[in-house]
Amino acid sequence: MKLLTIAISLLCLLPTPWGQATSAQEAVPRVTVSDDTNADPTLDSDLASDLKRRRDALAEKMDKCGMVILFSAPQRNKSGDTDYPYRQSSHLFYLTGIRQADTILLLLAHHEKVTPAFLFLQTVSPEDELWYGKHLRREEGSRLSGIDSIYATSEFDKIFTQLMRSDAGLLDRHHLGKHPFFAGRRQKKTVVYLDLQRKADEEGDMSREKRFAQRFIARFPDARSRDIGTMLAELRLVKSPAELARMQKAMRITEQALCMVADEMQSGVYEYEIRALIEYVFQQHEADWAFPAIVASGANTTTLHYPYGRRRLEDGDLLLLDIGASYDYYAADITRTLPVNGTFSKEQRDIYEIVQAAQEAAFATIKPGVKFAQIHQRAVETVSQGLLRLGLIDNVESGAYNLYFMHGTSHWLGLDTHDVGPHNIPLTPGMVLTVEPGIYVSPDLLVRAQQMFGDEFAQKIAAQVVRYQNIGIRIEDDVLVTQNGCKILTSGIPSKIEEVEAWLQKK
Ligand SMILES: [Mn+2]
Repeated sequence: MKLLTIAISLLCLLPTPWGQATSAQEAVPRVTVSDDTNADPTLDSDLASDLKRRRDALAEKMDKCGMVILFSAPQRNKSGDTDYPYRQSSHLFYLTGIRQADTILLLLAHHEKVTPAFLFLQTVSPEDELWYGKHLRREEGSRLSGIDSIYATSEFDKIFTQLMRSDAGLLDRHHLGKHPFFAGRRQKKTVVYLDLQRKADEEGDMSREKRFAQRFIARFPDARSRDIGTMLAELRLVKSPAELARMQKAMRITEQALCMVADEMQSGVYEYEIRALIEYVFQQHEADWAFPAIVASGANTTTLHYPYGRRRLEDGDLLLLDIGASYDYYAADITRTLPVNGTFSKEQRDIYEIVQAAQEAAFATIKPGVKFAQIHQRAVETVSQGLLRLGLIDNVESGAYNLYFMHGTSHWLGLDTHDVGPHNIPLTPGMVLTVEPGIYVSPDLLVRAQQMFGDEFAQKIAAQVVRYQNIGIRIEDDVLVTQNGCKILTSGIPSKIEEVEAWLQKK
């Protein structure tokens, strides 16, 4: 309770890491975005024009005899009659801007400057609206998505069947008579694109897309199904200005949460109290969390995805915070590892310097044309040399660095925290990725060292491993690829040792 009171008073005057106090309103740049509820959602015109451009881009790439069908994410049950808050599937949101459950998008290939699109929306009875609030009307769905042909979700099977049977009435109504899809029907060349990469809701189950594919192929054996996930993922890689504005707002909110933690962090505070502060700042700015916050202290810092924690912070601890707000569906992802008492110990400093140097080396590699593997390679080289210097490995060739740094350096960032898209493609301006090297001297490190590299190696490093044991450090920033290099989007929070200590000691 004490923490919350302090939190509220602090929010009126949040200190920024560079010293001067700024009001919360100023610190978070204003971006006007739509309301995230069902009640009369409105959409920025910038995002609306993005939607049409995205559908056109997808419809240009697909087979002329193809049809895309995207289903919304299911409503997920938490327990009993309580569901989790609804989150639209990122692919469907990317193409329609619709946040509502029970939505379907059907697209045909781009033809004569038009991408024929059908949007199916849930219809709700007045009684249901009394309980669950307003749902989108046809006109609202049309205005939000920029799609003119709106139907009820219950009509989807009928419309799909009419399209597959080249129903003359429907083709006339939508001026589709000359569309190549229907010539393709006659030539038995029809392809139905589905997000076949979507995970099933339960293990062993089939996704809705796979079940749908089985059903329609039984009815229309001359048609084939094909995955659209990869094509969509590639489109999502390069961010538009409207997307970047949302991501940057999510980053500013995440930075504010880190500022709040820096102010409240002291021995005696529990990990869950720190998490509560983070979520408070997120929600205070109308944001959600993009992923459950990782708040890890002491030895917990060596667990990469440390779950909900209830350890009490102690003097001399490190606190690893891997957190990200999601603003209007767009994610941020930042990690800082901070000394609870404001000063790094000699051992913490030794490890921190290596991780920081690895991050710098990775930043210096990033420019158009480079691939993830090259960025990671530079980080690994720097980490390996550092570990060798500290006697934590005995040579840089063996791959023993992997005992300490066992994850990748980068992932894509966007609508999803681990955003979709292949990792083996050259960087292009407009892509956003994370850079997050780490070193973790976990309690079981010597056991793993012995299993993987033998007794002699384990004995050689034992004394140094004990010295650095339970130190886990990761530094993560979000980076935009530019024409000549990259721009670090999350440099608002200090990450260099001297700056971190100066920041923490000022509080
Ligand atoms: Mn990350």
